[in-house]
Amino acid sequence: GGGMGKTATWMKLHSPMYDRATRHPFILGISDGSVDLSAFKRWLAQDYIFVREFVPFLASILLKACKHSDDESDMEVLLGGMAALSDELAWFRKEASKWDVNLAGVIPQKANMDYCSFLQSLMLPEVDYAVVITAFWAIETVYQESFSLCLHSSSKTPEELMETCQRWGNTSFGHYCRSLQKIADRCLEKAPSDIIKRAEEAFIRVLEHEINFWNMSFAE
Ligand code: HMH
Repeated sequence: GGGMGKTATWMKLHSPMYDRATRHPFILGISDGSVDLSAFKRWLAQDYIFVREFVPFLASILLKACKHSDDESDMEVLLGGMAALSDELAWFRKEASKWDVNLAGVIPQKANMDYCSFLQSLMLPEVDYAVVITAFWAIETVYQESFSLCLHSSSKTPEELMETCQRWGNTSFGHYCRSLQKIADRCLEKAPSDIIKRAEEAFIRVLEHEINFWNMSFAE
């Protein structure tokens, strides 16, 4: 106990990359109102595919929590996340119809397929719980921090994008990310050094994939 957790240390240590993931031009464009709506639609369609892949990913983390976690409250936090995913997928379908985006016809782009392959590699049973919970915390936190920027009083987020920004930028999603961070830090505190190293690498990989994912919104 005491002092800074591993996750906070890594956010500081890798802050240039962390900032590129959480203050991407796509997000800055939403928050200053200059965003191209076709970029938003591209992001929406690709993210639906990604979030669908999130279901088996989170299921694999739940399984590891059952087997390896020494704290029963992990399960509650993760189950809450799983329940939220069902609502989230329904929200994507509703939002897509509002923007005339045909989700059935979406072709996953390379950055998305690469990110989904990375998730699949983390689903393997031999990947440690501490590593996957760190990756999961990072994935959720990048969205929380990015979209909460669009909710600041100084931002000029277009009204029709507010619901999207609230979905990930709201304070209760912020608390959820904090809970995930506490789980990750607790696991990392007692993890051997090779696992800690792998968790840090997973954190960096997540940031790279998130940056590439945002970049997709600008590609034609
Ligand atoms: C690419 N990262 C991406 N999509 C998401 N929906 C989240 C993170 C948060 O769930």
